[in-house]
This record gives sequence, structure tokens and C-alpha cells, in this order.
Amino acid sequence: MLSREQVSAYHRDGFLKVGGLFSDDEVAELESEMRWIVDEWWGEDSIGWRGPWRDHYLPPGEQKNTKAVFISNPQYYSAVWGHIIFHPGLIGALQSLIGENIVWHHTILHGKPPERGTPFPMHQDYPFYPHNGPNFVDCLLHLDHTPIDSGCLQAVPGSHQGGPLEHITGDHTRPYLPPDTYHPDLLSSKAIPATAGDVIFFSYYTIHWSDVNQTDQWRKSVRIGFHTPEMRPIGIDQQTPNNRLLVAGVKFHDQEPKLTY
Ligand SMILES: O=C(O)CCC(=O)C(=O)O
Repeated sequence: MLSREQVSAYHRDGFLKVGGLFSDDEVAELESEMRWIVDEWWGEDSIGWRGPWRDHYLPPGEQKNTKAVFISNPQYYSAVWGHIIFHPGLIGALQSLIGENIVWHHTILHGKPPERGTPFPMHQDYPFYPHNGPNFVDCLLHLDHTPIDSGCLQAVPGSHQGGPLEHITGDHTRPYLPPDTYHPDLLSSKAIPATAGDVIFFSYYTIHWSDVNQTDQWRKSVRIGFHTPEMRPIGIDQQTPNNRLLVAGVKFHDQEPKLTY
């Protein structure tokens, strides 16, 4: 459970870092299982998100040589990562923020390898998985020590209050905010360095970004998304496995089309 001050800071700023939800042993196990998944299943790096935003965030010559490892659904490969979806500390904190009934939506690793780990442009997470309401919380669980120069998360305080913004989208890119208005040089953001085990809770409306990992260490963070049961996805098939798994409380009859198999 979070304190009243923590809950009001989340609602004021659109993000909140919380330590101590996981024991050192839990964090060590999650980190080593994730390393095992990376080695066993994904040996190859990509450059990270594609798109013209790279011209605005990286110097010429460095725009195509960043590195990233993304892994969706680590629970398909390691049960430790399945259990985490129901972790009492994580779910208790979420209940403090959005209420007693909670649905899991997704889990994804954002791995930034040493030295040229990819940056992310300013964006909201909303265009990646739009829903019909505000109660969607992304939880960034840190598996490594994450100082500023490792490319920690940076967020614009209060930016969630305006709701969804128009992003640049298309087959050529991942959604990003127009850099002539939304760029770290123009819009003040707060760096949120973290230690292993810290979780940053943030609204899917919160504008955020992160810089290149310039250290000689990995920066692995896992984003786990949750929402309240009445929120429905926009523009996608209702039969998606997302939006289905209750991790706390109940879902009422009118909160989802009844599905048969
Ligand atoms: O992991 C990061 O540095 C960026 C995270 C992010 O942009 C996101 O979770 O949407």
C-alpha cells in the first residue's frame, strides 16, 4: 500500500518512483531469469525503435548504430516472470493508485546494452495501446542500477493531465511526438535515476523519453502495464489475450463482452 502523499504525487505528476516493493532475492532472481531468456531466446540486438525521430535525438553518424533488446511476454519463457504479474507488493501499490480491481495488460523488456543502448523519443504510451479511459498504469521495474547516464526514464511532470496527444505515426516509425514542439531541448523533463528493484509507476498519458545508455553496463527495465476492468481497448479485436487477466478483485458482467471458446 502506498502513502497518501505518494498517491497524490502520482496523480499530480503522472509518475511515482517506489522502492522496496521487491526483496533483494526477488530482484536477483528476476534479473538472472531475464538474462537467461535473453541468452536462450534472443541473442541478437536491434537498433531500437525506427523512425525519423532519430535525426532529432542522435548526432549524424550515430543514428543507426544504437542497440536494443526487447522481449515481450517473458512469462512465456520463465515462470518467475509469470508470478510477478500477481506480486502482492506491486499489485497493492497499483490498488492504491487506481482501485481494487486490476487487469494485467502486457509485460515487455526494454534492454539497453552497454555503450550505445538505444534512446526513446518523447511520447505517450497511449498510442501504442489506446483505451477508453485514464486508468492505465505502466510500471517500469528496474533490473539494474540505472543512473542518469545509463539512459534512465525521464518524464514531464503533469503532462498526463492533457490526455492523449497527436503523435507522428506510420509504417515507417513507432509513434513519437512532433520534435518541433516536444523535444527534451524544448520541454522540461525530470530524470528518474533508479536502483535495481525500484518501480516507476506512470500514466499512459505521461510524456516520457530516455537517452542513450553511455555506461559500460546493461540497463534492463521491464514495463508491465495494468488497467481497471471497465477500460476497453480502442480499435483492436476484443478477443485479444490482453485486457483479460484479473490480478486483483473481480470483473463485472458489463465490463467485457462475454467470450466463448
Ligand atoms: O525504457 C525506457 O527507457 C523507455 C521506456 C518507454 O519509453 C516506455 O516504457 O514507453
